Amino acid sequence: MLNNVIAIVVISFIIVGSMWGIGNLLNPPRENKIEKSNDSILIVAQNNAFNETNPTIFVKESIPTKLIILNKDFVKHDFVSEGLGLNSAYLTTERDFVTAIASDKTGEYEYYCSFHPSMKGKIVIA
Ligand SMILES: [Cu+2]
Repeated sequence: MLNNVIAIVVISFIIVGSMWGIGNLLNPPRENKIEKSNDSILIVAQNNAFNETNPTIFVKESIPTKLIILNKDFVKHDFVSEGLGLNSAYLTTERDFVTAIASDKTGEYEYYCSFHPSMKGKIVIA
């Protein structure tokens, strides 16, 4: 009887352990995916700036470019570009928003955070 109970407990541990392992393989932590990706643009909102300097983002015309907005700040931010029809809605800490910049028109477009007037920059499509 006691052996049966021990066997059940051991088997339960093995099943739960392997399910946890399989789950990790299928869904690696979100941040790893971002760092591995090299064909996309990662914009991190932190210390009330996008990528520290609100850089100009350069994108080629007619080539969709993946854009990831990640909020690493303690306050909420969003990412808006009206000219390109982008709007992340507000992101709380550690939230991200994945979209694409895609335009067949060259030009300069503004991007900004609607909560913080100093968080703004340009997207150049050329
Ligand atoms: Cu902001």
